[in-house]
Amino acid sequence: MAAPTMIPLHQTRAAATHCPYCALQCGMSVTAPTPGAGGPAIVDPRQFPTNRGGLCQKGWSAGALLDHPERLTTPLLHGTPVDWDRALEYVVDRLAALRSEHGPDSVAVFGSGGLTNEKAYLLGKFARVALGTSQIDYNGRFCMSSAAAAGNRAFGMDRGLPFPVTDLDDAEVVVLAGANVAETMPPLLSHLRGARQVVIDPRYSATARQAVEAGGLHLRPAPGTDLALALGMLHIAVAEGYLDHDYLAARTSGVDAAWRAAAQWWPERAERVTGVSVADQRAVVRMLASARRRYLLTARGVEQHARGVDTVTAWINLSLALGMPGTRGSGFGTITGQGNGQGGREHGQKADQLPGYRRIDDPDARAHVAAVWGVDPASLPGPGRSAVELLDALGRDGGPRAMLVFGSNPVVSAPDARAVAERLESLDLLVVADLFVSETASMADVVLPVAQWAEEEGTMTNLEGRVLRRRRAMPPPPGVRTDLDVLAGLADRLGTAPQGAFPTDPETVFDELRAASAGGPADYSGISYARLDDGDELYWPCPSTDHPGTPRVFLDRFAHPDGLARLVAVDHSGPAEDLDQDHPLWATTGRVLAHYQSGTQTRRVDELAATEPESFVEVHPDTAARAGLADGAWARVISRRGVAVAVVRYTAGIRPDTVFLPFHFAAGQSANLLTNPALDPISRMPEFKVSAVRLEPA
Ligand SMILES: Nc1nc2c(c(=O)[nH]1)N[C@H]1C(S)=C(S)[C@@H](COP(=O)(O)OP(=O)(O)OC[C@H]3O[C@@H](n4cnc5c(=O)[nH]c(N)nc54)[C@H](O)[C@@H]3O)O[C@H]1N2
Ligand SMILES: Nc1nc2c(c(=O)[nH]1)N[C@H]1C(S)=C(S)[C@@H](COP(=O)(O)OP(=O)(O)OC[C@H]3O[C@@H](n4cnc5c(=O)[nH]c(N)nc54)[C@H](O)[C@@H]3O)O[C@H]1N2
Ligand code: SF4
Ligand SMILES: [Mo]
Repeated sequence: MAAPTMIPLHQTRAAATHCPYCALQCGMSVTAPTPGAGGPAIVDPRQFPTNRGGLCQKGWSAGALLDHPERLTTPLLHGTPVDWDRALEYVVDRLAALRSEHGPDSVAVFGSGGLTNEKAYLLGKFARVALGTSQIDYNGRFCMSSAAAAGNRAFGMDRGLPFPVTDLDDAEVVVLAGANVAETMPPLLSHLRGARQVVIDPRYSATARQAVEAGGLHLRPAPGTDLALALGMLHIAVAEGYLDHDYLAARTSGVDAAWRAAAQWWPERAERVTGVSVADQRAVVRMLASARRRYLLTARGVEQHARGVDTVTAWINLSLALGMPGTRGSGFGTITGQGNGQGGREHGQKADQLPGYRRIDDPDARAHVAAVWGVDPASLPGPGRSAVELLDALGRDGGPRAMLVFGSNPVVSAPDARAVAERLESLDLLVVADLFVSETASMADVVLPVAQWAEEEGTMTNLEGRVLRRRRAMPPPPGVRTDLDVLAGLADRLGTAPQGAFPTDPETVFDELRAASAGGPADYSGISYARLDDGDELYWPCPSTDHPGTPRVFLDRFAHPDGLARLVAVDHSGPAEDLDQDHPLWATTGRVLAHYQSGTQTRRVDELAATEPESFVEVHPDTAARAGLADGAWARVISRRGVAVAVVRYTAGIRPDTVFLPFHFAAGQSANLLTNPALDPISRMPEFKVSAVRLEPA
């Protein structure tokens, strides 16, 4: 006789939600500790198309964030615990004084692609309506801005992947340019197994290794030279007759101008500049041209440059020349990074933007959004400064004198970090809402403890443009409020916004977001909590409640008014700074598997901190030997901006002229002490991926 099936108690109370970290938004179930019994929350992987039941080490260990002993549970005023009323009143008194003395633009807001759609939306509204400031931008400027600008320019719309990741399952060839997905989104590899992969990276990264071991290719350009590489490959495509003329005629414009620019980039010239052999360039063009189902994907390695937009454009041009984007089974995409990196760039926390991916300088957009907000369109400020420019203006003449930070740790993650710390110190008021005392929070006048991921409801838009429900598994610890509560508490006390303009219920906020986005490029009006909870798979645009959403956006037409994709003529010019005798090496920066971003969260998870306890610098053994550096020794890495210390890691697979540092570490180990704040002229993306350095024993 069968015993009745026992369902473990924790499974009955599990919330079906998603990982707190990256844009893959792997499915997981979170089970709160049994009331009274205590103990940690339990994280189980959950079947979801992006991760298929897999999680990376960070996802598995994410439960440790919830009951972490260093969790903030009370507001801090100049380091001293105070109650919420005192903290909020202090902030509002200071803000009111600054606003009346120096005007609304004296207050800045800094947001994040880690925030839910609801928070990102309400933060943008808070800046424009409650503060009346134009000075809002966010950390996505450091992340997706070059990809977004290139996508808008070429396709008329910025949806990172214009197709679901499961489309990659059937690919024959996938080219990954500047993407180390084996460390940054490990479960994504399960979608690439059937394809021959080409990895373009100055390092023999974990992604390059698995590709080569499976019969793929690794191309190793010098940092900052992808533009020349893509031009050389377009040259080969034209010269060897691989252009898809029917596709180009039917679906694109601009091929002649793009070719005139690429004509001067014969592959031998590209080889001299990039170090990638003509044979390898040709092999990749042939692989792409002869496969039927092929994808070209970029990530931060090619985007975080002072010429990031043109570099992505060059890769898009190649994919268009070969007839890939907007066809079934093939495509071009950029891999969005932060958990809500896609939604975070749509709902109005960008300096130049209103919800629905509308432009803040467009009169119709202003009228539409002002009507939803119940304010006069003329009262909405215009565009403000981009993130790096905003940070650089803090405390200076004509710049903001106060800043409110939600979901970012710029003193670790912004370029030229020493200068950023100096600017933050010069402020009259710094307010940080966070889960922990991050390095930025430790400089703040006021720190506000907020709820996280498994403690609140909301939505996220993943790398596919798919809207997901984040569900609450447990209440926040006593004393902790949600970001929505914080915004409402500040707005109420400021008394500058219409009554009720800042709801604290996430679903109410989402319904307002839907109305504000209606008719915009990123139209969410047909998406509702009810539909998502019923299991609908909804990708934007989704303009009505009976609309099925749009998993593949460009199959029939691109989003420019003429329906065509645009090739844009671009030329190579190289990194913003040069090597010299004192700085003979290129330093590039990026990620390791165990840590997330500025490390506020993952450096606090024991298991992850044990895996990667400190910063390191990957160096070719010959280069290290010349600098007198043994494997495992501490080195000083010196750029024109500053010095960072890191443990030398001998790495035979890296270019001898290049070193690599992760940016997850703080204080003297921060890679951003070295980086160059030079900006892309279009996206205002800083050049995280190339600076000139030398190495010395520490
Ligand atoms: N483990 C982990 N995963 C993450 C994150 C994290 O912090 N940790 N963050 C998330 C976020 S926000 C993002 S944006 C994504 C980023 O995901 P990725 O873009 O995959 O990560 P990165 O390590 O920044 O850069 C990728 C690769 O670019 C290479 N690279 C450097 N310079 C160049 C160049 O000039 N040309 C080329 N072709 N390649 C170059 C680097 O060597 C690196 O291996 O990851 C997401 N996932
Ligand atoms: N050198 C170098 N620098 C880089 C990069 C690089 O490749 N190289 N990459 C850049 C990229 S792509 C990115 S995306 C940035 C990211 O860098 P940051 O903007 O610093 O992002 P995080 O480290 O994720 O910071 C998130 C902070 O918000 C807190 N937090 C988490 N959830 C919430 C929430 O719901 N509400 C609130 N209020 N707070 C929350 C976390 O505890 C943490 O302190 O770094 C950039 N910096
Ligand atoms: S790949 Fe990204 S979303 Fe998935 S478990 Fe790891 S950090 Fe979380
Ligand atoms: Mo990012």
